[in-house]
Amino acid sequence: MQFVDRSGQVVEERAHVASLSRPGPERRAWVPLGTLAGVKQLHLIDGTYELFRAFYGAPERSAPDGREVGGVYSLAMSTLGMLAESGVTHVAAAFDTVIESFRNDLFAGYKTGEGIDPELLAQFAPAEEAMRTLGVTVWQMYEFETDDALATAAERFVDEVDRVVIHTPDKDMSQLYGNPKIVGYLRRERAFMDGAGVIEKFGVPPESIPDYLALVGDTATADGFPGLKGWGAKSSSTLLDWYGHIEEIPDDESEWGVKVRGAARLAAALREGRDDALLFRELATLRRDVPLTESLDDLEWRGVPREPFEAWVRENGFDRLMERVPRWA
Ligand SMILES: [Mn+2]
Repeated sequence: MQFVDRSGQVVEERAHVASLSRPGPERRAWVPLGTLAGVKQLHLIDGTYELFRAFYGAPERSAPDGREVGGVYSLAMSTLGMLAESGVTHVAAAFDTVIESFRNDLFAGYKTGEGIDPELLAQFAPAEEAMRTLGVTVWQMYEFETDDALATAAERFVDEVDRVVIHTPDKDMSQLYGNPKIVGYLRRERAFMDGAGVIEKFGVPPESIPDYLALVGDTATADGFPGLKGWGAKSSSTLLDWYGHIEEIPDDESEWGVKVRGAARLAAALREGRDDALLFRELATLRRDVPLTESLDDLEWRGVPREPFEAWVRENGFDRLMERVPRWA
């Protein structure tokens, strides 16, 4: 996930809003979650993204002891709204407990926690606590990232449910949507993203998304990886649509099976940067081996545990959340 730029703006959220301002694949299937009752679904929440969205989208708010808790309040409010929808039975949320991960050891320029608003950072742990207090399983990521936990869980549990719904607008997650039972969900837009949507949006199927990101670069923030010089969305998708993966693209452009503009220049950049591109692809590839110990049954949401919730509400001055609880454990 990409988070904030130097001025403190949520970059991915902004990009997401921009992409929704024109008709796109995200708009293709507007189905409210609540109509899906009777279908067994696992809902996986990108907790870090939701916290960023909550922090930048909600007014400031102080707990009785003076701590800033605006982001946590908004996160809890929106999660309770989601839990109130019929059809929501199995839920888990993953969080980047720290921003740094194994990817920082692979590439020096990879994103770090540096530049994140301290007031937001201070709400990382309280946000995890909020989810647990609502009765939602929380996966804390240190070595791995939130995306890796969601990918691991999606593939581990997909055969046990009718559908896995991943609550995130993150384009990295698109690489999972080749399985027709795994879809993305843009909560604010109430829109789903599937494999066909990925092809429509990026011009390549889900399994080529890591290659696509590696070539184009993930430069939404200063902490992303740069991609290959001159390789843009059009040339990358054209060649990957033809070849599938970076290693299948011939060094010599005269052997290319499709025409792209500036082929000689692109081929030169590829010959020069093939190793870099493969490293960037590794950075962009979600891991499916995060050690998660839960079974699907453990992820069943059984209601909000009343006593700890009430204590947490008092401690944070969240009295209004009491009436938002759809079901007590
Ligand atoms: Mn991501």
